Amino acid sequence: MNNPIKLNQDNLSQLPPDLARPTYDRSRLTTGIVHVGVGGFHRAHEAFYTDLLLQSEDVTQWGICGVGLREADRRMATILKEQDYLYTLIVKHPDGNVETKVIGSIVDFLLGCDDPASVIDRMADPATKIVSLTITEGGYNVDVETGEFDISNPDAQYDVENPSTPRLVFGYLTAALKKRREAGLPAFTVQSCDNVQHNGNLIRKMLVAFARLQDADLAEWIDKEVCFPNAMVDRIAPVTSESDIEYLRTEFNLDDQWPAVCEPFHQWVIEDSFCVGRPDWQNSGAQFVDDVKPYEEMKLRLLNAGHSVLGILGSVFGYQTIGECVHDELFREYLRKFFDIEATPVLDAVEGIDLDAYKATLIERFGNPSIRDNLARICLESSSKLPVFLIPTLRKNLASGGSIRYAALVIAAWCYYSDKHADRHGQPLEVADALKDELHEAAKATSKDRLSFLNIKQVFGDLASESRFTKVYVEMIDRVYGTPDVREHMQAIVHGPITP
Ligand code: CS2
Repeated sequence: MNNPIKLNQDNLSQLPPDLARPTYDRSRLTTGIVHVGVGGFHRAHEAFYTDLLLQSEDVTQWGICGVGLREADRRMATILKEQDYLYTLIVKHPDGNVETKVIGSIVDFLLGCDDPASVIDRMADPATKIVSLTITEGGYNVDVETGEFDISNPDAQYDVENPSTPRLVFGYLTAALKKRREAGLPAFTVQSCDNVQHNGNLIRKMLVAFARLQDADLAEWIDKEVCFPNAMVDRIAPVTSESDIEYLRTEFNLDDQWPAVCEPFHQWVIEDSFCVGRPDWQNSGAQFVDDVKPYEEMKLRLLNAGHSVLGILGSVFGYQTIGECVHDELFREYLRKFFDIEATPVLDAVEGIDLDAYKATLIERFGNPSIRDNLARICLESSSKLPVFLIPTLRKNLASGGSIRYAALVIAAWCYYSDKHADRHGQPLEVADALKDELHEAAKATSKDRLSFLNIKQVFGDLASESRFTKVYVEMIDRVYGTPDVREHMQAIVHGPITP
């Protein structure tokens, strides 16, 4: 085989004709969007929608400048720079069909931990109209017990004292907004693209709380001037694997060091609140609505919660991927019943959406045989996911007298997982979680106190004092520690004898 063609701007014209690529003039793009957190999801979602727009309309002001804040982002920074910020999006259809497109909407990348001033300056630049974020559920720095900004976080404390060399996104945004205000520039829009409910309201609350610790007057200006649209984002983007890189090599003779991978489905529902303009993303398929609440709740409590249900139970059982789980009839039934019996009854109706069809589609999407969505990705940072995805449903059912056993088994299995760091066969399970040690300690103490795992207040709040829950939970703990073959307990929940 010929030497593979390295992906970069100069080589675009040499790519095989069946590989789609940007045909717009990237050199004319200015960066109207600064995006913090460039991983697989951003590259399969916002950057994809923006690329579609740049491809179809003559606009030049909406190029994206990617930003990584941490050392862990260095590899992405290096690879994107070497590739002139180009990457291939590999879209895998359930029938085995694969669509590939080189995406050109990212045109720059800055690494905050190397040069914080460059990031602050870029955000403060008059060309920047939107700072968008995928900082993960944990990145919002919420104290789950109080719902307020968690000032006990040492990085947050550092940022309050060191405004020019921040570590967290709040420090960056505050420093950049301060510069804009001093320069008499309008504020930019802060657009969250994370899986949290009312993600715009939440980032507003956390950012204003942080800014207040530095400068109360500035905090007030931010609260008044910055727009924080809420949005629901959706596209399953599994971790890129070596075989995806290899696929591009064999299929297109292309050397792309970090393609992004995703399913064909994509959805973006956004509240139309932008202080200094926005791209016409509706022309590339996004929906602008007045109130995003029903959409986000539906997605978080069904799709994301469904992922966590399968992720945790499947990991302990010894499965590797979401696909493997939904191809097991009992897992699929458990998931569908969790959706129907626990999640749906406490969801608000979504106008124009048929929830039954939505749930059926989710199961189909999860079962896409071309997507290897590893349970390790799903279980990553569970301590910030479950309080958003699963625990709200559990709480609502506690309040309404609804069923709680499907969720209770998941939490008991998560305790086992956190305790043993192994599946039912003793095979090690990786734990990547900011609370890894706390989870491990609390779970280990289960042998002495069966409720000990629930003592992690940042995750469970006061669930340990809900007697209806603890009764079911203890039963699940006894079962899972009796035998970690969770399938047996799932069977008992779905087909009896465990009721209600
Ligand atoms: C997943 C999400 O992180 C998770 O646990 O549920 O990444 C999910 O794949 C996306 O939200 C899909 O839109």
